[in-house]
Amino acid sequence: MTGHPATEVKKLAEALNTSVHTVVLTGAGISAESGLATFRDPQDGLWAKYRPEDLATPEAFTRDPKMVWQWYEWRRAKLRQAKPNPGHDALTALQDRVLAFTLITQNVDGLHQQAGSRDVIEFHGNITRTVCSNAPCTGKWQHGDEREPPICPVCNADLRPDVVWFGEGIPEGAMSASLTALATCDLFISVGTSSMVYPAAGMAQQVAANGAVIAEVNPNATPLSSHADIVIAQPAGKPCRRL
Ligand code: BV8
Repeated sequence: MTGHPATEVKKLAEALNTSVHTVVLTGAGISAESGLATFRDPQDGLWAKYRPEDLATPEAFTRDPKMVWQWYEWRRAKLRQAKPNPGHDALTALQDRVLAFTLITQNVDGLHQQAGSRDVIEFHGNITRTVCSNAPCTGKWQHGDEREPPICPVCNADLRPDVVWFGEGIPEGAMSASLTALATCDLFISVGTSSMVYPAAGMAQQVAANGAVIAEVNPNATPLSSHADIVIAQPAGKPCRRL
């Protein structure tokens, strides 16, 4: 049974006061109040008939690189209209108020960094960065190359967004930094994620096994909700500001 949001926020504030190492995992929900559709919200316009899960895959890119590239261009255009919201700002403020703080995000929008959060772990990459699809190649997008997708100036392969597609491994640096943080985490706060995508969704049970307090901020129930010690069933902006 979830308590009244005000009671749950108070419980989380107390947990923050005694936490030695707080780890926050965010998902698309924290950017919802910046006007960005979440990953599983129905898409609009040209892309309404597509499911993101079907487009964010290496198979889709191999099958139709131009279409997948245009989907990311459409998302980047939406992102250019968005700015951090009070939820992002609150996590930036929190970073300097707890003894040790690690922010892991599944989001690819870079809004946490825009809000001033430092050392953000981008678990699924960043949509504003473009890399060569031939992984070790370091070719970059050349200004004026308007082909879709652009061609790598070093090896002529297609360039692609620097994000983790379904079936792809988490970037080594992000994975090792996350595991290091989770090893000493005593308070884990999941904000704005449906807790459905692994391995990110496995973090909470990993730290709960070490006795960490688990909190969730999400207006909707998720597979994590019944395992959380604190559940704030509200959109992130308001409780994060109060925290
Ligand atoms: C891997 C980047 C192996 C791309 C993304 C069966 C069982 C278990 C696992 C699997 C399985 N079959 C396949 C898998 C593995 C798969 C997976 O977990 N699939 C799921 C769907 C079952 N995982 C993978 O493939 C991962 N890789 O396993 O690789 C491997 C290992 C080694 C070597 C090689 C291979 C890779 C997963 C990463 C995929 N990439 N994004 C892009 O963005 O284009 S994931 C995608 O979903 C999003 O980017 C996001 O990162 C992630 C989670 O979504 P959410 O952020 O939670 O967003 P969502 O819309 O779902 O939910 C929003 C929530 O916000 C909602 O709950 C809503 O209530 C809430 N909300 C709304 N408004 C607000 C709010 N909350 C607060 N405030 C508000 N205002």
